[in-house]
Amino acid sequence: MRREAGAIRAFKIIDSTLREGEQFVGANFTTGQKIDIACTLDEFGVEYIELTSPVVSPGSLRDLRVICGLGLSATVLTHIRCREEDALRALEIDGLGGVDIVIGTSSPLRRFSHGMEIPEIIDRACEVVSLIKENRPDLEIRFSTEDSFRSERDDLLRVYRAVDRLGVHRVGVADTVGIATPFQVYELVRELKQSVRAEIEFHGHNDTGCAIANSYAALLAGATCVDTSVLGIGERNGITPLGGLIARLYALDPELVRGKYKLELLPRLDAMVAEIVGVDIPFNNYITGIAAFTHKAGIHAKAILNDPSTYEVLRPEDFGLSRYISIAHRLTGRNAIRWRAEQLGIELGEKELREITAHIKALADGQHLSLDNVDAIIRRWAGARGRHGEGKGGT
Ligand code: HCA
Ligand code: CU
Repeated sequence: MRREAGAIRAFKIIDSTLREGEQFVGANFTTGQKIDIACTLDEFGVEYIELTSPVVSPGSLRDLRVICGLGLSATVLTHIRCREEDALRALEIDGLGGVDIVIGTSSPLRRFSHGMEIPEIIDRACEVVSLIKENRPDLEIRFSTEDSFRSERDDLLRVYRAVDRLGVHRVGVADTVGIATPFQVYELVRELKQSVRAEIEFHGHNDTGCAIANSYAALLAGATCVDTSVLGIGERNGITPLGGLIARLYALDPELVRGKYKLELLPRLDAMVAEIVGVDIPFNNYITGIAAFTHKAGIHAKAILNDPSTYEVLRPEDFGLSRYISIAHRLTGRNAIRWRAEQLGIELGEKELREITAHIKALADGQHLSLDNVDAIIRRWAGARGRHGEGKGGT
């Protein structure tokens, strides 16, 4: 584990909520919303913020200019097709930190998207990269192959080597259709690492639920940049979620992310983007889902009350959150009931505790109980004891 953490210490997050995330069906950000999202991401501490291409619409151009003018600590990137006219438009923008260029290399995309063969792609790539380098040597350049995992390995390496020779800062591997497995990602990034000097970036879609694991595999193999979006929003069911990547890295070693990012801002980011795009935060979301730190079974509750690390690899406090112990159900246990009684300022003897717990379990078999019901039972039991010595309170 420690070796793994060492291998990925120098990673950076490229948050693409304002580019890939704009491709989510519910997203239609206003300028103000883009500013809010960009500022909160910046405060959180992501290293890069990627925005939609300026050629998409007049509003996209205007918003890119606005975000570039905010003076954020994060480097602002824009994502363009591998075309001179797109690059020229990006070159005009003051405050821009870099350009992310992408072109499809898989045979489905070559045939049905742009119709170019690999030699033509390489020529075009070199023209566009050179154009940017000559006019704006200050800009970081990232060159990515769309649909990398359905592309021929030799084709990919030819393209990457050509742009690497021109001195791009990063080459990007994109699992555009979410088809890759962690082993495949690991293997491709490893090979690429031996073939180019540039840093390696990974962009992974989540169609088959592998986006976080694939991003992690990319980092282990030597990639240094991972694309994320808040809540994972993007085309179809999206990409690596920012919070999910943070959870994965924290679980490896909290020091990989604690201090580097303001983790307590994650709930605000997730809630803000969920509201803007009109969805709820999923109940099982990493870190910020309502069930993420909720413990239920009596055995779990007992251990958690003794020491939270028994069933938690992430400390909710580090994210400005708290754990919740659910006690009003048939799986409850004595320790959880004792803990609740203590919160109510009531001390229960062992016998009482056993009786109350048995009573709650039996009751929960037949009806849905709320915490209020449980509290009432504990209070009544304790009240009855006050009146008659140790005794039963009933329901
Ligand atoms: C798309 C393009 C892209 C680009 C990724 C990248 C993808 O919207 O299809 O620039 O690395 O998934 O391939 O998001
Ligand atoms: Cu994508």
